[in-house]
Amino acid sequence: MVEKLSPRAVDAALARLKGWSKVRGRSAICKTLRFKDFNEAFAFMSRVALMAEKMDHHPEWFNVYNRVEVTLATHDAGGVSERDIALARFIDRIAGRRAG
Ligand code: HBI
Repeated sequence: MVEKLSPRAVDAALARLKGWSKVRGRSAICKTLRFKDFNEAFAFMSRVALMAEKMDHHPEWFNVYNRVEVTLATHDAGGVSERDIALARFIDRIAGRRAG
């Protein structure tokens, strides 16, 4: 069973990620990414979806045209765990310079 990280551990992890913040009122982290257009946003989502299946760890997200809002939390742990940090790291790595 995966463990929920302490608030301090979440802060420490956030310091090493790019543009992620804590969600107010719950243990979760979020980031908004913007792409050139819908095609790029959806390509990004497809890559994340494949990784999410591989990890058996899935994002909460919302897409409008070129914008993707991603929220990560581990539902089984009731908050942010190392799995969210690992998925966030993957997202930062594949999002490239254009998305921020
Ligand atoms: N995704 N974000 C997230 N959190 C979970 O706890 C989770 C998941 N995907 C699959 C999953 N858990 C499975 O272990 C089952 O609980 C469905």
